[in-house]
Amino acid sequence: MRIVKGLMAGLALTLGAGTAGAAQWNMATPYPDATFHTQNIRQFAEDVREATDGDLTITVHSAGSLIKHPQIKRAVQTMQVQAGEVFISLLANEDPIFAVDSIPFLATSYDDAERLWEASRDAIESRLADDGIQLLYAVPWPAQGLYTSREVDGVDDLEGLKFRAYNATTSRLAELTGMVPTQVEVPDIPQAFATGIVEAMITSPSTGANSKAWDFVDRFYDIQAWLPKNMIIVNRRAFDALDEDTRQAVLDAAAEAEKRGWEMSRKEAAAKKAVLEDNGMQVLDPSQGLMDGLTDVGRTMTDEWLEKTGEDGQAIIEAYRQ
Ligand code: PCA
Repeated sequence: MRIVKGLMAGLALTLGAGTAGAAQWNMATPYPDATFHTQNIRQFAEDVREATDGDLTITVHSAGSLIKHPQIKRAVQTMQVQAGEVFISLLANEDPIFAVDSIPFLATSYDDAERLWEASRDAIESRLADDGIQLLYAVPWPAQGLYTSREVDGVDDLEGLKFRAYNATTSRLAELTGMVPTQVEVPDIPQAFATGIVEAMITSPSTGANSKAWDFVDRFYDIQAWLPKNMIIVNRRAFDALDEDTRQAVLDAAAEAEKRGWEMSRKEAAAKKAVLEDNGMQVLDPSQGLMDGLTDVGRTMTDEWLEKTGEDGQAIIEAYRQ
């Protein structure tokens, strides 16, 4: 048996050596395995492996297991890993352009989100290119809603809540509404609520359901505030080192993954709200008062973003509103 195994291993080695230029990439992602984004990425990796007959294999390291979320972009840039997934607006501290899909009430439906992506893709792509990074695709989370145990009828009711933030714009939103923000990554959400570090958050039905939000809050207000995206990025040198057929296979699989991901996201929204309800949470339509207050905050934040991004931001908003 040992000898047979040895022979097989030898054969595998020989075959491996025969496939000239076979590449292996590591890909760091921030979200847990049950997340639809992660599942979509695993399918993407599988598609690439199949299309290239194993000339390129991508090993996915999910849930921040290899690289923590705040370091993933830099890890790709410095070739610590060849590929990664990053929540686009997490990079707003590098360039405010990256916050475009996380401005409250700018784009609140899938159709709007798609148009906003079309209007902003080039700008985001060129910022990344400056850092030697190539964008492969991006997929939105379902519309963001408010999780809290407190009854919230207007913005005033948010006052003083300890709020889980995930980027600069959610921190700013907290500030503008009198909440106290603390940044917490998804894998740490249950712990942060359990220990009382936070008591409210704004995120998708997906992340709420995957974090078992019913263990720590009673209400989900379906405010549909924005649809932020994750993007899949690769180091440009790693990409250019592939032969042309392999590069094309990666681009084809990426285009497929983008399409599939948007469809998955559309289905998630309803499915995961049902999961919240099945587990005893109240899924609520927000009051007009709450929506009016939040829409005002959104307007302020759009203005602030335009101030920071200048002509570039203006051009995106104009293209989006056309
Ligand atoms: N889930 C991620 C980003 C947006 C979302 O729906 C999070 O909560 O961090």
